[in-house]
Amino acid sequence: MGHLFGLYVITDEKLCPGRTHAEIAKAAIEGGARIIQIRDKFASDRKFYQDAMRIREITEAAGVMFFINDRIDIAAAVGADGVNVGQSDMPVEIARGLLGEKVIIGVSADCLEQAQQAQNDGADYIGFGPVFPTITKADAGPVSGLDKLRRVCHEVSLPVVAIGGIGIDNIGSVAANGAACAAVISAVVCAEDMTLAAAELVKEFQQFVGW
Ligand code: 3NM
Repeated sequence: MGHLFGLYVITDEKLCPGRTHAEIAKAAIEGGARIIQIRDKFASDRKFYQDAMRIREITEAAGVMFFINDRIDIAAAVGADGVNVGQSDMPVEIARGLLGEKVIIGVSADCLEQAQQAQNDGADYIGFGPVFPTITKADAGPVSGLDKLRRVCHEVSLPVVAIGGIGIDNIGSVAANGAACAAVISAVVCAEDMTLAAAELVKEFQQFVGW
């Protein structure tokens, strides 16, 4: 788990029509993203599987980690490195039983209690947010802010992936407050130049985390 760090880009084909999951993943990796997650709430199973398979090839060639949002079956089918489950998705212990010990299971939490519960349940990382206001996820819940992020990073021993409203102006602050990763959608997917946007985010993140 030592390699869970840096820029974590989540693909979304709906935000900027015309950009495919694979194009987003490629551009993000060229810019220095360390982790890619495919997220698609609308695709058919066949399309989700095919897109995930393509990104498995791209991430494998680049040595970048690949996660699937929510879909344990697709994570297993394409040999993803991990899966991210939300509070209303499959429980961690069930996902673990299906995917095995080697697959990384991230759990989304929006408060300290959920984060601690996820840790007790056997999660490998915590996705915490929304740290800042976001319009990308309609049901994202209350904004946590940096103080709560810092508290979760302090109280939980697992790596914390900060998410929600992260962009070039605030990515340094999530790194400075203890997040292992900054997860973004719109800051890359909606950027005119996705590769450049990712590269700038990576640079800013690294500067504040102090490596
Ligand atoms: N999950 P953007 S916020 C997918 O808080 C997602 O769990 C969140 O998009 C959570 O980087 C979010 O464009 C959307 O704000 C993140």
